[in-house]
Amino acid sequence: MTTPGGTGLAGEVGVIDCPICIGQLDWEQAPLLTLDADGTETPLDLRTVRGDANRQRLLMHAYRRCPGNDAQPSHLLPERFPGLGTRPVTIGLVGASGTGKTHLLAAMVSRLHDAALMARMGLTVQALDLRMHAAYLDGHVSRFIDRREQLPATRIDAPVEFAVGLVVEEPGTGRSHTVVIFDMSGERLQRSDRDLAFVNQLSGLLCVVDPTAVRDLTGPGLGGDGGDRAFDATMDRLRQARCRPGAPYVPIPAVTVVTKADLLTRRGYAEINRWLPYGLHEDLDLGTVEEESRAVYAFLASRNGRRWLGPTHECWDSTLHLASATGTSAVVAEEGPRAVGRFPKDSFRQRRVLRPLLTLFALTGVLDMATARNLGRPEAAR
Ligand SMILES: Nc1nc2c(ncn2[C@@H]2O[C@H](COP(=O)(O)OP(=O)(O)OP(=O)(O)O)[C@@H](O)[C@H]2O)c(=O)[nH]1
Ligand SMILES: [Mg+2]
Ligand SMILES: [Zn+2]
Repeated sequence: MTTPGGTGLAGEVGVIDCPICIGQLDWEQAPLLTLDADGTETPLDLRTVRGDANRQRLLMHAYRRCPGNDAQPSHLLPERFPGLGTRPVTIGLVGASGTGKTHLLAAMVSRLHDAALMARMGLTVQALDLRMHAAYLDGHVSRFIDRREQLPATRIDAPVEFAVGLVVEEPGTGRSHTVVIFDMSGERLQRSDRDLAFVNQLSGLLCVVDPTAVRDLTGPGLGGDGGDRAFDATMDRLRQARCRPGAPYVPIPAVTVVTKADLLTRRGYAEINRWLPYGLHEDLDLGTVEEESRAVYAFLASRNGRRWLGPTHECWDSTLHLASATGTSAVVAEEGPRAVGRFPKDSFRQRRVLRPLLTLFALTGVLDMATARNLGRPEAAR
């Protein structure tokens, strides 16, 4: 028998939509627990904890247990998930296996932790919970950014959970949002499994296009023109879950990123030259996103990439971007008993990775900017 967790620091939350199993969860009635370093669960009864500072400290490590359903085993949600007074924003990375979703996300998160860069955008970014975030920083960001290691493909049988949980605050307006980002294996996204119900409730899509999959883009004879089955399956799910028959748009934003843009440089693509990853600094001027979107749209549409434009056509708001998460391809070498893929030091760099994520923040209301008002919305729908 489990005991309900009761009211946390943020006051009464009530019933929320679980972002993982999309069931309804009565927050105060859900068991509250803390996790030790080794994963041992200890029930937490807030009535026995004295002092706000003590409660605050414990709640950074506290979780509610959602019972799940017949498609999804029970799972934990950080105590802070619903407690900021704004609706949590859930983002899904979409794209076939090998498109570069996991490297792109790690590059984005490393940039989000650059406090000076975030200050330029008037944002502060914190971990939603310390334990899961430390594991992500160690297993993905440090390994990739500091040690230049190629990250493995995401396990197809990994539990459905978000890879990254953040609290994004605009000190200027005092508004805070919970943002959680899912990064599932591309092969899994193509299936119709019921345990991927989280897709139905996403607040925004980060669709990743691999230019090596598009015919002739990165070299003669490479790629094809069939599009991306993870895009197609995701749009099918969303149309069924979120649209009335005949509705013209899926009512969420889609930011499409052509990643691995280092492979598109010096190929004479004049229409996207301005947006290729040459510059030294992050381009954070969201006022030019419309221009970049038009150029990348024209690029894909006229060079065998039309089939990758499904989310752009079907989602309510959409923008398109170019980015490079690694700057270069990995070289595999024997290091002791194992073969490790490592990115060569001289060409390893992250370029234009933050701009698509900030755009999605603007389109989902996390970032309240004047430029967000009409960003990417089809003219007829404004
Ligand atoms: N040249 C280049 N290669 C990249 C870039 N980003 C990722 N890659 C390579 O692309 C491959 C696949 O990247 P992942 O991030 O694992 O792809 P994924 O979409 O997460 O794949 P799944 O987890 O299987 O769905 C890796 O071998 C990376 O080295 C980039 O910006 N440039
Ligand atoms: Mg992956
Ligand atoms: Zn749940």
